[in-house]
Amino acid sequence: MKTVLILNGPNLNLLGQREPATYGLQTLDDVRQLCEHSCDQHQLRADFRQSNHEGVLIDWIHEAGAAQAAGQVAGVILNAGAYTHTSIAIADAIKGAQLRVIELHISNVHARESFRHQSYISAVAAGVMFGFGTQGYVLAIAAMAHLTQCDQRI
Ligand code: CA2
Repeated sequence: MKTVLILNGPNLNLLGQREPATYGLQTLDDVRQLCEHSCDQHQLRADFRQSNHEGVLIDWIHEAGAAQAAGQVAGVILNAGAYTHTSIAIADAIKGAQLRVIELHISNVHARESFRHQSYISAVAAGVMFGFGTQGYVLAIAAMAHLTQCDQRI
């Protein structure tokens, strides 16, 4: 059974505690449970993490790249939070690790401030999911399961 890493960046530990109009009422622990349930349904294992630190996210991306090459990891669902809009280092890590990433945002970033329209991650992502609230994690897991099944048919 392959693992899907679900990586969450800065401030996402505050989910459900503030800004419910933008991010909803579910906590990060609710989202973790949602992802575990969803991965079960696709015969995948969820490894759900959050960090407020760019370097920690980069270390996890490198680790995931090695595990993907070893056939243990299907890919990463990455909500890099505000690092999405600023971090060339995270984009370089994804590219360097040759990692399959689905970029994810809870909110519709294109309906928000213009600085949220820029993503360094989109160019190195297999696909992007945004604007579906926390349900986007479930949709991204289904997309990852689909990509993994396509690999196995080749
Ligand atoms: O919509 C998303 O998922 C974002 O990645 C969330 C980031 C934001 O910087 C991106 O532009 C879009 C912010 C995460 C902060 O999450 C909070 C949740 C509740 C209360 C405060 C912050």
